[in-house]
Amino acid sequence: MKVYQKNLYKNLLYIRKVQEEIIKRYHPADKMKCPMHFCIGQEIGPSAIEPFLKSYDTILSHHRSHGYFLANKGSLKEMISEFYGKSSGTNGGLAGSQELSCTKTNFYSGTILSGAFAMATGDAFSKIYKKTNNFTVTVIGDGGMEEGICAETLNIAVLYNLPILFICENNGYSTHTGLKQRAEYKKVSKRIKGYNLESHIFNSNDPEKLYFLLKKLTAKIRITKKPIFLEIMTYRFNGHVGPEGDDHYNYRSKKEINLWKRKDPIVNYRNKLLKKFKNKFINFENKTISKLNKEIDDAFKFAERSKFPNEYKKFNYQNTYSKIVKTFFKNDIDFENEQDSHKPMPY
Ligand SMILES: Cc1ncc(C[n+]2csc(CCOP(=O)(O)OP(=O)(O)O)c2C)c(N)n1
Repeated sequence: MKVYQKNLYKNLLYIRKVQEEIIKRYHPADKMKCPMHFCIGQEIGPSAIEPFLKSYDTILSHHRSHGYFLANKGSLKEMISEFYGKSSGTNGGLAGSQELSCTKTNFYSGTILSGAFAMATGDAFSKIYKKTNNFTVTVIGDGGMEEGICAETLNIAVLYNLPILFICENNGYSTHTGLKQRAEYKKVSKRIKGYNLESHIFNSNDPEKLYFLLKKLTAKIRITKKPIFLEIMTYRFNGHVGPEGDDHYNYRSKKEINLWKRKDPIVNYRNKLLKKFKNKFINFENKTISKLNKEIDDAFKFAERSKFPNEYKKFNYQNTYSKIVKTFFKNDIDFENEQDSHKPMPY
């Protein structure tokens, strides 16, 4: 087995296992209070880009960020602690999953749809301004691409020759609304042709193919300092926001879900490696799994042991609530009926 194959398979397993463990522990323990967007099914992108990221490159991610955080060499212990709301978390326990960020590794994510995508222009501009060899990766979903700010971002990136790798993970859904119900196109890249931006579509479940494509694209961005757009056709196996499933809303068919599960990049890549390398692969897999299990378990133990931040102690919910109520009365707002003002106007 080649080194890159071992690394790729390890990355895929790592990202999936971490998330499966979070899901397993989320409800019974009820210690992680933040909502989370899992990327189970979508591990191919972060797993394949990991080897090509250097320190001082930046990732600006959408809300489905766990995979890219780990791919960017983010600390698993600090990520899990963040989800536990502990001071040892990446953001001191105050951001949770949706705003997971880490200044040490230049990783930022956020829940304001397409916000991080737009910030890539400023980040990439600073890389040029400081004459560095670094570049910016920004990740977005097909839904995020419908925000107006994406038009401005792509235009400026091309005009200013900014070293940005735009990754659009097209999983076919924006929360529970399918792309079919939102647009006449199936591939986002079709819509961005007019920006004079190099673009690629990756429509395969073979992680090795994506690895080699990203090797080429990232090297090109470092040399040319020009942006490239890459659309990855993918699918999320979980609900939009988890850990609960949301298939009971029947917004996607069982047939469609099963089709994508049969294409699961991890299962298929495993079969490919097993067929080719047989016992050598089994030995490697066993060692990798036991190492990962230990690393993941240690991260949870670290989070459990860590302390809550002092800010929690200072924040008195009861006092804050009564202060808000007093303000409403002082301003002559009918607090009891305040909710009524949010009802739609009768036309
Ligand atoms: C400005 C803004 N509008 C709406 C939302 C609510 N929202 C959160 S995720 C989401 C769907 C995003 O879909 P997509 O970009 O395809 O990413 P996916 O969740 O499928 O990975 C929406 C509409 C938001 N967070 N921010």
